[in-house]
Amino acid sequence: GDGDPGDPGIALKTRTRTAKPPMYKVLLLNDDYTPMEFVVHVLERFFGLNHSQAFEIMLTVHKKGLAVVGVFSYEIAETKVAQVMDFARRHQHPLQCTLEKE
Ligand code: TYC
Repeated sequence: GDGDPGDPGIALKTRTRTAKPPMYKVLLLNDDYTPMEFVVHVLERFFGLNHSQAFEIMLTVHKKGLAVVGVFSYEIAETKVAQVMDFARRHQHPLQCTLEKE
């Protein structure tokens, strides 16, 4: 600044942060009827996971009741949920997928 004898004389400014967009977790829910292989296929197809990653997440959902499949912007998360729900419905499986603000 200017005038204060203790002032180092360098203009310092704290960063004014641009708001970071909220992120959304996509959750997959367990049920008693959807085949395990179908869930693995969904995870590979819509979330770009390899077979072993997909199998691991499927087993977590099966054992714990739900798992986070990924974290995305609202638009991407909403699209993933819609794709999974539509694919499950077309195959007549009760698989549920939802999103939750982080
Ligand atoms: N619980 C199902 C079964 O025993 C498998 C399953 C896993 C279903 C994950 C849904 O999100 C799910 N066939």
